[in-house]
Amino acid sequence: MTHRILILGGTTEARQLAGKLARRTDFSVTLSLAGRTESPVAQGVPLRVGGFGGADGLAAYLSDNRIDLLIDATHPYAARISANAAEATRQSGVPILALRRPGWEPVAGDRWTLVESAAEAAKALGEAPRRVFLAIGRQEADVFEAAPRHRYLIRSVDPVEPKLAVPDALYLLARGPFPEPEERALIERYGVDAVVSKNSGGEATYGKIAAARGLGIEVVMIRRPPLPDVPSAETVDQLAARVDHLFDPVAERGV
Ligand code: 3Y8
Ligand code: NAP
Repeated sequence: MTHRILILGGTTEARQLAGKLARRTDFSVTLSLAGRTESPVAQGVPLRVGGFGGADGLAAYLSDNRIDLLIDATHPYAARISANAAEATRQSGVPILALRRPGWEPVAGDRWTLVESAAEAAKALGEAPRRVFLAIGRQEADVFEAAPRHRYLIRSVDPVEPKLAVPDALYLLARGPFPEPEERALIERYGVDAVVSKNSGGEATYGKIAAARGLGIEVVMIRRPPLPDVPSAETVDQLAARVDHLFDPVAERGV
């Protein structure tokens, strides 16, 4: 009996989970990306790229492709797709499991300013000109045009087009993970005095947070959006165990 699993991905953990589940010969795993980046890294399992056309489109995909389990392993800030996944599985009756990466918690030495949105982050930078490292990607960078007094270092996977209408911005193209030593060198080289970040959780981009702490500089941290309440696990291993339990309840009892 083959179990057909669709993983909504776009994160480190989604790729790791896909690789882990694909090892079971009775699982047929497909990973889904939105198609946000020009050339995504290889995901190691069959890939489908592009939107589904809202929750209804996703529900139809689940039925048409006889999906037995939907796993939402998207990024904590990908709130729309997570809402669609919860709605589509409610509509279609297909089981859902979500991988919910815990957020980072501030530790001694962290200088975090918590804000609700990128727009609020722009305000939180204050009146005095700053040297700001924008590490929130391309989709929301333009809200910082409201604060043209600062000097920006903007990192994204693909180029920010059009460029920001601010007098002083430097663009960096890079795809994580980003280790702490390189993040510290980058922050020092550009004399950064404020980092704007999402609370992504996980290891891949914590380097900039630890580097900022080490250098005693401020982090303007954008709070996570609310996500739907569906069955979830915090790590790849825990989620994989729940998948096994779902399909092999007998094996679970070790009989
Ligand atoms: C298209 C797939 C893997 C996945 C790697 C993770 C780690 C590196 C950290 C910084 C922060 C940021 C951004 C980031 C991280 C991982 C992970 C993660 C942050 C790729 C990828 C896709 C995307 C989409 C992209 C967004 C952007 C966000 C850059 C691939 C590389 C800033 C989020 O239109 C756009 O340019 C959209 C870009 C959504 C946020 C934004 O709003 O701009 N991720 N990132 C996925 C798809 O098409 O479905 O290209 O290979 C995946 C990864 N990005 O396999 O190891 O697991 O989180 N991605 C944030 O956290 O702030 C970088 O620079 O410090
Ligand atoms: P989003 O705002 O939650 O979703 C917007 C729309 O994009 C969705 O309604 C859906 O289109 C499509 N979509 C999103 N993720 C998809 C997926 N995995 N497979 C198929 N369609 C998808 O999403 P986002 O924040 O732009 O993130 C897009 C992708 O980048 C996700 O895979 C996410 O995991 C990854 N990512 C995002 C961030 C971030 O900071 N947001 C960081 C790292 C990685 P339809 O409505 O047409 O179905």
